[in-house]
Amino acid sequence: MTSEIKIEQTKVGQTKVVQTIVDQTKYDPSKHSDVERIKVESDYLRGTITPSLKNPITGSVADDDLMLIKFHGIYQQDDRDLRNERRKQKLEPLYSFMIRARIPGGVATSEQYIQMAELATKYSSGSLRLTTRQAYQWHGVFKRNLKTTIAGINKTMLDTIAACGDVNRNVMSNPLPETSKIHAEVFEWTRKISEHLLPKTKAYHEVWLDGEKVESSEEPIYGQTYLPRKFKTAIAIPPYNDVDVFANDLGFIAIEEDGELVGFNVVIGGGMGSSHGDESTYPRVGNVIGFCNLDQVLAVSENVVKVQRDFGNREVRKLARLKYTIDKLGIDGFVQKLHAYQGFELEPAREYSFIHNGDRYGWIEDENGKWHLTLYIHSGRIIDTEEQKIFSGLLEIAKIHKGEFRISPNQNMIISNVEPKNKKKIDSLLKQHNISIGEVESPTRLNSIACVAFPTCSLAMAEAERYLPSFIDKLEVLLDKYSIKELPINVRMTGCPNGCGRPFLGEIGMVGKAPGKYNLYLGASHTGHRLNKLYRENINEQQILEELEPLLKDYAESRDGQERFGDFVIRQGHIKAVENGLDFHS
Ligand code: SRM
Ligand code: SF4
Repeated sequence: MTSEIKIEQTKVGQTKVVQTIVDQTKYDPSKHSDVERIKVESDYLRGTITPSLKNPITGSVADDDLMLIKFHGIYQQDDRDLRNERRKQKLEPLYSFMIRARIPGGVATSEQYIQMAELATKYSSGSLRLTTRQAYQWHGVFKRNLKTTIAGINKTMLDTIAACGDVNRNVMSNPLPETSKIHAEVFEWTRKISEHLLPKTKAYHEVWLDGEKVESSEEPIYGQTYLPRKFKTAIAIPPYNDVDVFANDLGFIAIEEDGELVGFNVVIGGGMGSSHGDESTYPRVGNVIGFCNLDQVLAVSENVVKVQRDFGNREVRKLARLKYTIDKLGIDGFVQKLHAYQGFELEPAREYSFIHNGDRYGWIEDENGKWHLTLYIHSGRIIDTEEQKIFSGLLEIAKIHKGEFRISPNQNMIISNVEPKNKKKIDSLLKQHNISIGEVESPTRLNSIACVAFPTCSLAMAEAERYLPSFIDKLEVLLDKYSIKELPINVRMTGCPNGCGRPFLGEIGMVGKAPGKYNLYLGASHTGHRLNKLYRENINEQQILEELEPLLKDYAESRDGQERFGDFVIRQGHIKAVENGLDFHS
């Protein structure tokens, strides 16, 4: 694999690759993080996963395998609600596994949905979790059931490889096809990019599907050390930015001319993750660096990955995402390398505009007369409760629905391509199971996201999914008091600053600091192109509501027409605008 590339300007102003120096991706134990060693020693992601699964002494896997199973779409977890009690009883933590299926664009057929739900009933906690990247998760799968569950997922013609790990992950795309032709084409690109960037190792088949052992594997794009860190790709179709394209390492914005998809604007360097108190880490919105036509999409995707592979930081993992590589090289420096790697230059970016980054609820009809229904699913948790039977209801719908189930990038579910004759039946099943299509919730609730956090996430510092509903109840009281309950405000809450609910793109962002305490961020745009900024630190619910009340009152009294809350707090001088990550802490 080549790595350090020197670029010279030719007389005609073109760039040219003139020298190949060292391979920076080669593992160097004196410098590189231990995860690099694990990757190198793993024989292309095999490690000791198979013996780990067979070890009956513990519910866990071996230390190095903890990292490797992520590439296979699996995280080891333990129920944090039970941790102390088990410690007191001198028991090992109650280990179980979260499995994430990689589903490009979040699209599954009814049959696939039924089988996934059956696996949830048999082997996991009896629920499915829709993620902010259009994937399904099963929580609480015990080690003894891992292989059967993964094999079951593969039987549905879906898989879990590269759902996590230092590779390109689930590729997202806008899920709601009002204009079916463009959506269908974009969805095909979602699949092609996902396929193109998939690891080629046979380890997955060997470990989980009892595939034949292959002596060596090759990774033509990634090489033996894969990427320095996770890598995420999304495609947006204007005017909707529901995929939050600017939060991705690599984004594409579909450009349509005269009803035809002609190519994509390319966006690089988005990301949300940061650490409290460490200013070398920051969220960042991606830069639009140009336009590529359809013949160039795969080359652009591959070469952004390759530049990151070769120039990303392999020493300090928290500084290893593409956004830091770009800020280290400078955007122009990065783009120059990209052009040299791919052998062509991008054209200037084309015009586009976004109107919001949320979902559109309820029924819509597409240009072919098919119907699509977006349902509100709180934090993407498909579960039966006393009030709502979402798990059973969706399963019943899947039995009569011949179209697809599409996950929205905001953790909601779209029942897609419904025949007109089935519309009524679906409505009545929803009623029977008390499932909302978003008609009773306030627009702010419908525009809220919370990450998983407690009890399964090992990195959570505060509650998110379990707490958001009661917080929104209280926020709604304030919105009602100032007669602004009908206005949508994006609220994003996470249990820590890793940013899984994209909290730094929330008009109101709450990021967990400690149990019951959050940092409050304000001022992101309603379209997902501007980050928010820290407004108050480490405050509890009462303090948050006290901080928000005067701002909401001011918004009710002084907003300019349809002005959004995020824009308003900036115009009124309540908070400074953050145009990019490097300004986030200033
Ligand atoms: Fe995430 C780690 C859940 C989307 C940034 N994320 C985790 C882990 C696996 C915790 C861990 O490492 O042990 C969480 C598992 C919790 C659980 O019990 O399920 C977790 N992330 C999620 C999901 C399920 C949140 C959700 O409520 O939907 C999302 C799954 C997406 C998927 O299908 O692939 C999820 N995570 C995101 C996003 C949003 C996005 O991609 O649009 C981000 C911010 C964007 C980004 O990557 O910059 C995100 N997750 C992280 C990070 C910080 C990465 C960084 O650059 O620093 C971590 C921690 C890490 O990687 O070390 C993390
Ligand atoms: Fe866990 Fe933090 Fe991600 Fe929430 S943001 S799921 S608490 S890692």
